[in-house]
Amino acid sequence: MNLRRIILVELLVPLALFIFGAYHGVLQVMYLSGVIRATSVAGIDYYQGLTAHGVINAIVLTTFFAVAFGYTVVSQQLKSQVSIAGATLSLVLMLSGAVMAAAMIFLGKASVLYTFYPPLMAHPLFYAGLVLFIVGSWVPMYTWTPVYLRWRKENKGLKTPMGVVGIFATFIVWQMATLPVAVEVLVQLLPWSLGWTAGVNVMLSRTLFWFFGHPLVYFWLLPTYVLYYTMLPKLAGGKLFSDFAGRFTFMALILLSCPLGLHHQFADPGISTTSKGIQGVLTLLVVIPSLLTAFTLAASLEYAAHQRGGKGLFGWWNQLPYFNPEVWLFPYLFCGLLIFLFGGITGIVNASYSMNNVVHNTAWVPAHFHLTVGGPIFLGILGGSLLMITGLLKKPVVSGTMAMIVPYLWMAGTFIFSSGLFMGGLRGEPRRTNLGLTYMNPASPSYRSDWWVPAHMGLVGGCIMGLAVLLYFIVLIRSLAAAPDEALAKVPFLLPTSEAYHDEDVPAVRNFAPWVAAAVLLCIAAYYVPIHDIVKNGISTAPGYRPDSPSAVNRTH
Ligand code: HAS
Repeated sequence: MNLRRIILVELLVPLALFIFGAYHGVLQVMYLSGVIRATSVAGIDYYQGLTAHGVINAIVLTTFFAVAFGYTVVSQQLKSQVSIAGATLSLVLMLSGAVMAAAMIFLGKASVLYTFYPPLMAHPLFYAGLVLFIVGSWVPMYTWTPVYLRWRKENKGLKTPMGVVGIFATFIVWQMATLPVAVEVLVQLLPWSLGWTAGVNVMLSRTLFWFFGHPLVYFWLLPTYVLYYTMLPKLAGGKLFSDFAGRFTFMALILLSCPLGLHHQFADPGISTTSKGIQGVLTLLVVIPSLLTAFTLAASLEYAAHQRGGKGLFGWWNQLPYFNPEVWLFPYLFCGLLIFLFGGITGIVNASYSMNNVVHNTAWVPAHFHLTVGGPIFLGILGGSLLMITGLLKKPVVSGTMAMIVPYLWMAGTFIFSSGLFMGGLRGEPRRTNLGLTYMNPASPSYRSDWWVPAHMGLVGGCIMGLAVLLYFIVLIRSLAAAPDEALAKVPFLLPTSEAYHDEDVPAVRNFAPWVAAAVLLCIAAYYVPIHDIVKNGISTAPGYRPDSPSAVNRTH
């Protein structure tokens, strides 16, 4: 296989799986609004479908995209061959892992949600699949590193291309994040699910999971930031306002992504309030690179609009290519930014220790994350995948207009969906609950009429999001079926790359090493005490459970 084929498989296979992920998104809003009042549909039960929705959309699709995009950026921007053996090994491991985990979910043996918290227990093959998938995703960075070092030797004095900085930042964060989850899976969950240990320390497991789970969200975000910093200004018709801002953002996210997972555990026992407070402050610090990104991209868009003839303080807004089918990728990135404004603000609410008590484990939380991972990241993946698939196959995008409508429709759906969930969350509507059986069923004594409007806003928004996905697949399938374009076939496929307006050269953001070293030290400082406390307190271990039974699992699978 050549690299082009490997990248195509890495983009197309998860998109095919995503059809089920999206279908179960629509089913979710039906369960939540009481349109479905059952425990299962078509043989797939609520928690099984929710697990597939989370694992496929948030782990499989995002990670494959990061790897495929990483290969494209590194090989194009460093103008070098990458190791095909390494790329093939990574693909085989990731595919086998994804197939194993998906098979266990579809067989109903891994309804543990994407967070796979114990005491919910999955089949050992689910955990083994996760291990293969993660190990496969480690391989690319180690095959890119010699290529990068060679490039630096041959191009002394030149700045590393911005896209390459962003991709390395992505995979450095991934490497740091996945070590604690590897310990969780290999030392705790896999032996426990094999019946080799009687129970699992749930608090340790949750802490190791969130040590991974929060940097995971920045691992999702970083490739999208690469799209924003390297492509958006060019698509808008301008330049990146500040080269330094992009490089600083990537380095700051290496430093700050990992040591703050405890903000997902503000309500957990066994961890001191001091540790939670420290990580709460670090969470507010990690907002800074995103605020810097907001100002830099807004300035870049304003500059582009002025280049296109925009005038005055507000008049320039009209000049951006919002509805130009030729630049169909622009709205994928622009709508993502608009959505992220609200995802970011609600993240700051979550991070505030006291306000978190009001929203934790309510529908507010999925509302927040559909405005982050379900907003900028998802639209970046859809747009970026369409760009790379058609570019590598030398096919035209059929049709640019329909492709352009998708992000607007998705944004409208996401805003309606999330507003409903925010509203419901503030009224106490729980997350991860099949509301149709009780709270949204007028025949039930638990019926909550005050959740009707929010839950139905979720339904309307979710169906619009489903429609956007349908349109996207129509564009993708029609483009795949189209004949290759002769003009495209004559030129190599290259990602659009923006120039910098202010091309500052700041030595502090030229080298990864000090940022990685500082990040490792900060992680040790932030996690030593909470992990020490959890282990020292000797919390008793728990047997395994399934979501449909109050009895412990018999571990003979
Ligand atoms: Fe979060 C829970 C805090 C960002 C994802 N988050 C979650 C969960 C997920 C998730 C999946 O502190 C649920 C996990 C679970 O299943 O339990 N989050 C934050 C904070 C940020 C944040 C402070 N989250 C993200 C991102 C995610 C993501 C990014 C995915 C990729 N989150 C939390 C907390 C919880 C949480 C608590 C736990 C809640 C609980 O109790 O369970 C920040 O990083 C956000 C910073 C972002 C900004 C926005 C910048 C805006 C930009 C757009 C600019 C627009 C422009 C357009 C330029 C400050 C960049 C202008 C247009 C012109 C024309 C000018």
